[in-house]
Amino acid sequence: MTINHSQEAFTKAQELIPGGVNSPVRAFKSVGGIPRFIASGEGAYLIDIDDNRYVDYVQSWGPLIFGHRDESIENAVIEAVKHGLSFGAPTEAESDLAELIISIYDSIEKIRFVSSGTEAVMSAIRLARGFTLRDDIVKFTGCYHGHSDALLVQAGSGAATFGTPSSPGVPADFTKHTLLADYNNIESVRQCFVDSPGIACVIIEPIAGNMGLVPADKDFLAQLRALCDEYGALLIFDEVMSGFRACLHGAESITGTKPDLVTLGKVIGGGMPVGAFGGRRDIMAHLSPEGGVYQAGTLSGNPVAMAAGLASIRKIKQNSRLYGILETRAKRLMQGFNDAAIKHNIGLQTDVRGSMFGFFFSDEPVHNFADALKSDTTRFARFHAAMLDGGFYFACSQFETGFICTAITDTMIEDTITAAENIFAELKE
Ligand code: KE4
Repeated sequence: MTINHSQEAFTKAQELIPGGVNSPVRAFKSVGGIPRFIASGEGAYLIDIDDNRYVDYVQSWGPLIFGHRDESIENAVIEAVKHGLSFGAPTEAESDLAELIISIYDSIEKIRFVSSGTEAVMSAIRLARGFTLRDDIVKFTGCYHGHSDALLVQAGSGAATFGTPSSPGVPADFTKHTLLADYNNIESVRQCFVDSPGIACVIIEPIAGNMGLVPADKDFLAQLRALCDEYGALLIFDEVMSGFRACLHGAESITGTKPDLVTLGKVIGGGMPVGAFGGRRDIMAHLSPEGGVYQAGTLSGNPVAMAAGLASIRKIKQNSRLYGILETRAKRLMQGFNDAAIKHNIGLQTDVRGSMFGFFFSDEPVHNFADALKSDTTRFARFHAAMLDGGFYFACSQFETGFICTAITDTMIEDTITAAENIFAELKE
């Protein structure tokens, strides 16, 4: 496989854009090698600027559940563009997508659209603070909720629950109200409520995808809900990634725990920039201009993006067998990886939730970020590079999640398994 044009493009990009990319994970830093510069997408495939084709298991980090250039989404965007790109004024498309999502998510009674998942989470947290009149929030180590200051935190020293900044440029003052708990560990959350004078909300990825795929235990979520109720804190499900990827009606429908607010993104934009946050009507009533909690955005509810999101979600809602089909393929892929790992004595942990799949090069099950960090990231990097050379495009980090889209066929799954087994044979050295 030749990648000369990507190499040249990457060299040029690094002169113009920090790291040559507009989002850090795309630089392949954790796996090594040259990021492929993409010319186009077609169904299940990415085609790079050296005309190499890859079966795409990233799908723009989740949005493209129908693959690249889905005809109905493309036609909806083209039709919307003919009426104008943006108005900065309300359109019926925003109400249509709002009505559609509200009809699907039991916990969402009202919703506000923004342009990214980061914006959705940042706004939901401000709303929770404004509603409860409390300042402190709880997040979980290993969960990622976008790059707003208060959420770029790492575990403090020792047993301290209060976080410290995980990025230069974030003042300690901006994270002093953020407490950290351990995923799937209810005692660590209880400790946060003991340590804090008042917690506004607990935010969690109920199906975590940013430490690799690590779903929260059902019982843990139920205990989390009870703890939030006991202390009067709001529970926020960050489903920017898992929303419309794990199932139709949200994590609440498969875990039995109902959040007060939900954040969404990715699939609800069909590949265009859309984020959203929504939930209980009494909470959303505090949002400007109805209430005092300010939040705004020039391109929020952009009509072209709404058209893409409407086409995507309508197509999902019309296809009742969608998640069953995608989950069957995801399970077949992970079963193939497991079989190959056993054959070649490679430690591998896998999991699936709907169209989401994850695998860790580890001998131990993964229930939280500390477990995930035990993975063999060197082995992952070798696997990633070899699969890429074989024409299979996986997430360029051990701590990400893979996705199945409708354009990925059973034959592509079998070809992927065959390629993986050949690579596992080499990995065991
Ligand atoms: P964006 O601001 O990137 O649209 O969304 C932030 C976000 C919020 N919440 C969850 C659960 C998320 O997964 C994300 C973004 N996900 C990453 C992939 N792990 C986006 C890829 C990237 O950062 O380039």
